[in-house]
Amino acid sequence: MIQPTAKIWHNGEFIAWDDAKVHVLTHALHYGTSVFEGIRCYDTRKGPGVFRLAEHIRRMFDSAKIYRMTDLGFSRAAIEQACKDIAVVNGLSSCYIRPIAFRGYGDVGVRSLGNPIEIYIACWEWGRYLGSEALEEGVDVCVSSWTRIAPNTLPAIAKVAANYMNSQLILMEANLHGYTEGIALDTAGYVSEGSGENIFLIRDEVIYTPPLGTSVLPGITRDSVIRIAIDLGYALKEQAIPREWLYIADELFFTGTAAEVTPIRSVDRIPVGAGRRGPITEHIQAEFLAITSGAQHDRYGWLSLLDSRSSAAA
Ligand code: PPE
Repeated sequence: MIQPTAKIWHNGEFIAWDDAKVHVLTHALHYGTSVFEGIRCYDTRKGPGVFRLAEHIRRMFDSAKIYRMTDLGFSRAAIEQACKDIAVVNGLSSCYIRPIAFRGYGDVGVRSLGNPIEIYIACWEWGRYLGSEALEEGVDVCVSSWTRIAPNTLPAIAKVAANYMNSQLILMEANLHGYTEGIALDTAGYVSEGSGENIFLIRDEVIYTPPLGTSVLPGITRDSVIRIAIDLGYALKEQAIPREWLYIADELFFTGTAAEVTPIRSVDRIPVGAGRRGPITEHIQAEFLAITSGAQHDRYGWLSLLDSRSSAAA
């Protein structure tokens, strides 16, 4: 269960957690009309820092633009500031921040452009997404019988609520069959992504990840890991991955804001490599965790430190 905090940001104001309610005829509830983000704030050695805040908010505005939500009523900079403020107001130094913009109450029907856009930003404490052991031990996954959303149906680049019905089919099936997560293939049968994570594969010391054309969300963690891997001197290729590569990979891992860098130790009950976290995964994971914890210098400028003097704290 989610742990409530004191406040939620709504259209520019802080309201009580319990007051952040919507009408049952809210458009998004019926038609999936919402764009959102999931962002981590880390308790770094230099104080709380939000990871790649500008990139997340840019993706949220991109998602909105794709769905013709052209005026969210706030600038990107204002939403970035609000994401920091809500963490400060709630006194959290480490949390998950969830900005969401959606078509609200007005007309009911598929026609949505006249309905008002509401923006809320909540945050809460969130631990290890795929279980506490996952980062070290790795997770057991299956290839889903569900295909990832086709490119000409729901755009995968947009992080919108509707896409997560596909994710839920993938995850429900995987969980009910005893797996922690499912990997979906794209419409051509190539590896796409997990229900809520991007995927990386390692074979003969080369790192591979599916390109954006294979119905993947352009993950911020994916991008971070690509940059870390290249800087650490690894060869990295974005290319289509056939399903059976999953079975003969040396190493596999997921990336995501929630999952961070999570090793995969088996696919369809076939052990990946030695059946535990591999050395390259460990290397990249350690570097990622060192940057997000502040143990390693933030050489990419990825952390926006919370300003305790921000307007919200006053
Ligand atoms: N693919 C999907 C489908 C996805 O939902 C995520 C994030 C990613 C890839 C990785 O993207 P990024 O977070 O920018 O590296 N999934 C969110 C899932 C959490 C949830 O259950 O909701 C997340 O990690 O925040």
